Formats: sequence, structure tokens, C-alpha cells
Amino acid sequence: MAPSRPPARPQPALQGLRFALVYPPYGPVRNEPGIKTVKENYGIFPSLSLLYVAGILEAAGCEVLLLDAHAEGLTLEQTVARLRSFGPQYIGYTLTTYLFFQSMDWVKAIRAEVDVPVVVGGVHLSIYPRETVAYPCIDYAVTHEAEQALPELLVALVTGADLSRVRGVAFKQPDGAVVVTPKPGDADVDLSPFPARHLIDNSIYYSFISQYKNFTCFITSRGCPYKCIFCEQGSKAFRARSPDNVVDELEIAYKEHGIRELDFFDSSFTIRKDRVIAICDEIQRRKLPIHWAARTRVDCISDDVLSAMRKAGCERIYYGIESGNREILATLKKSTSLEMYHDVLRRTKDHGIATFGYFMVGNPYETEASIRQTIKLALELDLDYAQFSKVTPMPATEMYTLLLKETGRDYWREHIEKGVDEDIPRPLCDMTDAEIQRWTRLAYLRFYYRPRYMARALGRIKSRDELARSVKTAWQMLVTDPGKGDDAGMEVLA
Ligand code: B12
Ligand code: SF4
Repeated sequence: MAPSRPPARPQPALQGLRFALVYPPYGPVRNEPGIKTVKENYGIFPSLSLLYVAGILEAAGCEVLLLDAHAEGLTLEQTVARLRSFGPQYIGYTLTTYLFFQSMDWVKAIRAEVDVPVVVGGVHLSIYPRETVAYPCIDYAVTHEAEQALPELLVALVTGADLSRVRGVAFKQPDGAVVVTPKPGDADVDLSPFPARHLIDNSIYYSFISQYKNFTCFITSRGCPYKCIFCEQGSKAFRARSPDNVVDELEIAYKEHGIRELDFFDSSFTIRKDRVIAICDEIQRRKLPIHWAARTRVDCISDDVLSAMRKAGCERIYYGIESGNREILATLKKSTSLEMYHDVLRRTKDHGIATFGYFMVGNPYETEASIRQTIKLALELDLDYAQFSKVTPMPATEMYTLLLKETGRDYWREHIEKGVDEDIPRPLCDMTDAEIQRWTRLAYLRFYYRPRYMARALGRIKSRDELARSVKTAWQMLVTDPGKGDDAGMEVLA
């Protein structure tokens, strides 16, 4: 028997309220950190954000439809037809700053066909609530976590109460002025309802390197105590779920949704080692034969943790390595060293766990020489996988503040407010975007097209799907005509 879910908090006013959540299809955009080929072959992940929101709505008593138009390949017409037959009273979307206009195209088009109030949420709303709610097709936003704010917003709407008393929301006044209410306290992450995986077809998801079905993603903590200048997570308090709560969700995922493989999307899964060891012990105690991967930092891991993780089914660890240049690492406030990278990557492999390294190209003070050091490090670490991203200063990061000071321009705000769509420069970096693009591509080719690497990678492949995906990506990366730009999909995205 799967464990029972955390207690629901039904709201009498919301019983039977029909709420639809839509996840529109998306593709590469300008200022995309990834190169196109890699992005297109990255996989199809469920929207964890919307699964959480769906769980919160159901716990409050609502009837919920979750349409993943991205994964299901639904057209706008099919989506509208499904919405019509459900008859929602509200429609919700999760928004990101990157994909703002791609998502908004769908929000507008759906609104034209199914004219019910629109509620939006997601990290983007904590940064640009006013600019976003100003759009006519959006009525309400939840600006931070939804656990408390969303049921309170809906109760206020249904009962006609004063919306300005609800914390963590944004809405328009009759004269069109946008009101943003103060942030609520942080949710108790152990009380948050579990993601409502029963609302989606869990068999359609996969990642580029996943090997088992069904596949899903998980998150067991929010925020991060570190302060890397390129990341907005460091500004948020670190809150971790208890081991029992995490493994209860895992057990339900395994027993009720057939999940056999998953990716923990925590910013750094092993920040609290005792918690991770307890999670791993509990997975073993409950005999859950799941395969999983997690992300972490090299200074947050040790042999006892690696050993516990491996025994509990950890197949792969994603490490943020970023650069092979010491000065750049210091500028990024990464507080890790090249020596640590060598040591921890070797230990991880010794424990039988595959390694995946994240690198960035176009950092502050980047030069061709420092990029060569990064590529050299990626090769020396003998990683199983590497991802090279072009630096993109993201809103709400220290790196973006540096750019604001350097250029006097608030690119993302202009993008959201006025639709300005330009290449965003990189602070303290003299290399051109085309150079960064070329070097990023070169890094991939140098890493993946080594005969020894290719032989090992082929030996590792366990499924036909994985083989097909690898061959397709490899082919797209190679078949390129530099004279015409990177027509295999590695071009600077326009
Ligand atoms: C898991 C994850 C993914 C997964 C799942 C995506 C998803 N939307 O669920 C995958 C791999 C698919 C993904 C893809 C992308 N992601 Co992502 N992702 C994350 C990650 C690591 C965790 C998100 C999560 O589930 N958190 C747990 C839940 C509980 O928190 P939450 O998402 O904030 O949701 C809460 C509230 O925000 C709110 N809420 C959220 N949505 C909604 C919607 C409604 C209607 C309401 C009322 C409330 C609400 O309620 C939730 C519960 O409290 C975050 C980083 C992070 N640690 O937060 C990045 C992050 C959200 N992703 C980001 C980006 C940029 C992307 C992509 C654009 C990448 C790309 N170039 O393709 C796409 C966008 C896909 C999309 N259409 O949303 C950025 C967003 C930055 C920004 N300013 O916009 C983040 C912050 C990472 C980063 N620092 O770069 N991502
Ligand atoms: S990059 Fe990782 S360690 Fe650094 S602040 Fe972001 S989440 Fe934390």
C-alpha cells in the first residue's frame, strides 16, 4: 500500500470549482543559453510547477484539468476543444521570463476562444509581477509560492472579498492600475500537497539520457544557501523536505504512477548530508527499485553520501563546474576549486555513479585562453556527459545587476514591458556573441567526438530509444556548414 498523502486543506467555498492548467508548447528563444541541437534533443519533462499547483488546487477542493500541450503535441485547436469540454471557471499558466512571449501567444489565443479569467504564476512573477499583470489577457497572478496564496485568492474571488488582503498576489483595479500585495511567509515544504501526477500521462516523459519508463522529475528542497552570481536561487532561503515526506512521494510515484526513473531538480540535492543519507536509507528500507539522478556542488558531497546514494539507485550526478579558470570561478563566487573538481569527480566514478558536468562559456573576463582551460578541464575530468551553456545574464541575479551598471539598460524589463527582443550582452566580457557561439559548439565537438569517449558511450546505451536519440543528436551536431552559419541547428538563435 502506498503511503497516505499529506492532509488536504479543503476550502468549502472552492468545492467543485473547475480550474484548468495549460502548459503551452515551447521551443528555443533568443538569448537561449543552450545551443539549439542540444535543446531540441534534451527530452520532454512534466511541468513540476503545474503539478504542484494542481495538487494545491485539488487539496483545496477544486476539480482540475492539466493539459500538457507541449508533451502531448496538442495543437491550439485541440487544446481549446479539450478546455471547452471541461468548462473551466479559471485557466492558469506558469510563466518564465525567457518564454514569456511564446507562452503569451497561447494565453491570448486561448482567451479569445475560452473567455474565463486567467491566473498566472511562476518565478517570473516574483520578478516582474506588475509588468506581466498589466497585459489585458491576464487577470490575476500568484507572485510567489501558491500553497497559501492561490486558495486564498480563489476564496476571495468566489466570495467577493477584498483581494488586496490576500498576500502574494497581483491583480488589476477597475481603472487598470496593477496592485501587488506583500509577499506571504514561506510555505512549510513538508505540508505542500504532492505533485498531482495522476492528472498526466506519466509514460510520455523522458530525458536525453533516461533509460527507464515511466520517467518524472522531483524537487525535495527550495532555495539555496550559496550565492553564485549567475543564479537567482541563492537569494532564496534554503528549505528542505524531511526524508519521510520525500520517500512517501517516491513510493506513491513508484506504486501508483509506474515511475521507474527520475531526476531530482533540487538546486543542490546534497546540501544537508544527513538528510540525503536518511532519504537513501529509507528508499532502501522500503525497497523502491528506482533509478535516479541529482544535481549538486562538489563541496557538498563526501564518500559516505556517495555510497548511500549509489546503494539507493543514484545513477548520475550533475555537477556545476562552470569554468576551468580559477579567476573566473572566483568572480562567479562559486567558492570551489579545480582541485576539488578532480578529487570529487574521481570519487563519484569510484562509487559507480556517472558524472555530468555543467560548464558556462562567456563568463566575466572570458578569453579564448580561459575557454580552452574549460574545455581542457572537461576532458581531464573524464566526465560521462558535459553541457556547455552560453552565459545569459538572468533577471534577479548579481550578474544581471553588473550588466545593468555596465550598460544602464534593463533588457529583461524592456522585453516584458515593451516586447524589445535583442541579444543581451554579457557583463565584463569582450568576446562577441558569435565567438561565444563558435566556442560553445567547439567545446561540444571536442568533448563528444573523441573515439574513446564514443566507444564508451555506445557501450553505456541500454535502450533503443536512447540509441536513436544519441545518434540523432550526434548527427545534427556534425552535419553543419560553417560557411552558412551553423545550419545543423547550432546557430545563434534568432
Ligand atoms: C524543474 C524545472 C524545470 C522543468 C519543469 C518546468 C516547469 N515549469 O515545471 C523543465 C526541465 C521542463 C524546465 C524547463 C524550463 N525552465 Co526550468 N526550472 C525548473 C526548476 C529547477 C524547478 C521548478 C520547480 O518545479 N520548483 C518547485 C515548485 C514548487 O516551485 P515553482 O516552480 O516556483 O512553483 C511555485 C510558484 O512559483 C507557483 N507557481 C508556479 N507556476 C504557477 C502557475 C500558477 C497558475 C500559479 C497560480 C502558481 C504557480 O506555485 C508553485 C508552488 O508554490 C527551476 C529552478 C528552481 N529551483 O525553482 C527552473 C526555472 C523555473 N526554469 C527556468 C527556465 C528558464 C526554464 C526554461 C525556459 C528553460 C529553457 N530554456 O527551455 C524552460 C521553461 C519551461 C516552461 N514552459 O515552464 C528558470 C526561470 C527563470 C525566469 N526568470 O523565468 C528557473 C528559475 C531556473 C533558472 N534559474 O534558470 N524547468
Ligand atoms: S548555482 Fe547552484 S549553488 Fe550556486 S546559487 Fe545557484 S543553486 Fe546555489
